[in-house]
Amino acid sequence: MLHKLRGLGLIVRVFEAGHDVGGTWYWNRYPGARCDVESMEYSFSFDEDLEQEWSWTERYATQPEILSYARHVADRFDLRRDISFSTRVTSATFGEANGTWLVTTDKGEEVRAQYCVMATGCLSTVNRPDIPGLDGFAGPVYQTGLWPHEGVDFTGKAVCVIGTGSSAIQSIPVIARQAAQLTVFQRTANYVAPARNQPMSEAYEEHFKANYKDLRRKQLQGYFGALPSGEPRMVPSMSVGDDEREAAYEEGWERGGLGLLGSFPDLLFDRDGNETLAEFVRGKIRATVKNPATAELLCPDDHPVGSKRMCIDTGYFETFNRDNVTLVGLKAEPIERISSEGVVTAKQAYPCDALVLATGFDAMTGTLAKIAITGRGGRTLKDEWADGPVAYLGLMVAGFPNLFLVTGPGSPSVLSNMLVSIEQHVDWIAGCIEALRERGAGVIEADPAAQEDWLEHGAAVAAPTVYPDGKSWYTGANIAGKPRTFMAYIGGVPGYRKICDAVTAGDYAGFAID
Ligand code: N01
Repeated sequence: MLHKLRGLGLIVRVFEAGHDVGGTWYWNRYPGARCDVESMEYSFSFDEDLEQEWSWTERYATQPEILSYARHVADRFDLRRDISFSTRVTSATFGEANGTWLVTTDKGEEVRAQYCVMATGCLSTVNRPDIPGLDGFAGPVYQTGLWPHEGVDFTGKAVCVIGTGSSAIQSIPVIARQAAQLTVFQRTANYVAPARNQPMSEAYEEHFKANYKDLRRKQLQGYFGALPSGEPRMVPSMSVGDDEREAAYEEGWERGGLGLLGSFPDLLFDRDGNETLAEFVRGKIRATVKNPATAELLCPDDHPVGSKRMCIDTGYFETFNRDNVTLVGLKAEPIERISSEGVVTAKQAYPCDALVLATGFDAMTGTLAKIAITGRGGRTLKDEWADGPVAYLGLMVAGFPNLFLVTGPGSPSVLSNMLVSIEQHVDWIAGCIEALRERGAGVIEADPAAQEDWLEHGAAVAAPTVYPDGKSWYTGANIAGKPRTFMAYIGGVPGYRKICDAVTAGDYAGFAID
């Protein structure tokens, strides 16, 4: 965004809470952290030289490698000189008299700007669980999303991990290899497919670099903004025989990655079809985990595949065959409190030296809620979103002129390859600002009726899918008191882009420009 807006000749200031660039990949330094979108596809497309000069070393990049990439991009485009690091924005207030935003920071700075872009991330405010006694634990408490920069050595330690989402599923196998004893507290079992990570092959990288343009175009045609893995079968899952269906899942399992969910086009719609994939994954868990009771506990049975974010792993289920690892099912024995010595459930105490909270995020809205954002008539964004977030195209909110959201609620965001969605929003916002300047307009604002229509459309698209069935951060269900709405746009990357392009071509239909 900074690079693009500079290119338009604007004066730009960026405020960043971290000490460096990287966002997600700056904060999430837990052991085993890596992206589950393939590295060649999880990269910027806006500069051909950048595409050609950077080399990824593995199929799925590690957190340190992605952070190096972010630093490289910052240096290459000389971004740092306009970024104030270690600075949190505390408020942003729209001045109706002059049509500008007044932004204040925790460093006491006040900045006035015509446009304000909230590039605050979808998963950037951690969820610290409200468990009695947590603050009284005698040992260190680590949160996966706020991991210490110097790393943590668990050698010889007894460690308790609370949570079994993506962050836990990546970190548990690594912690288990180091710790003396690891106890995992699982509330909801998850569907997990193998990552099948591997070193980047020279031939694959060369093929990609020689064909970037074409491959990027194909990425944009994919529902998730990623290339299809294998040959998708374009028939409904229940229209084929059991053997053919099983063979399709087996192929997806062998290829590895999130593509398993795309084995048939209707797995996110047809609950019977979805259940066949669920049973396939359960079969894999039972075949991997030696202790039958532990295997059953690890088998998800209360939500369809994909309704909570599917995870990919490297040796997660195998970890439960280790002698130093214990799984505790919280449905049978809920956590009652944390004592100074460890975790206490309804059945027993689990003493430990260190506690790891892999308990996720206040997703999509949590970070914006922490900033006092005030629009027209003194209305705050927090109040506007009290019953759930509303935003036209996930880009702008009625009553908040010239305030743009990058991957905001109501856009594909977390249901897509984030880099693809971020770039699309950045391009759209830059194009919009350019158009405003060309016509000498002062403000652009979402029309409340268009915003309402978009909200209704989003809900209508989500309704027939399995997504709303899971108690997930997608719906706000992981945060007590948070309104339940499905916060991302399910229409897919290609459909959403088409709509945004049509809005632009229709002279910013659904927006008022003054
Ligand atoms: O968080 P989560 P995450 N007591 O919310 C449990 C992306 N990501 O950080 O399911 C006990 O998924 C909670 O239980 P339940 C990705 O989009 C990507 O792992 O609510 N348990 C759950 O098991 C992902 O989806 C990558 O019943 C409690 C866990 O904590 C998103 O970030 C890697 C609890 C939280 O799981 C978030 O993932 C990592 C409590 N009080 C993350 N509170 C890659 O690209 C919560 N839990 C690879």
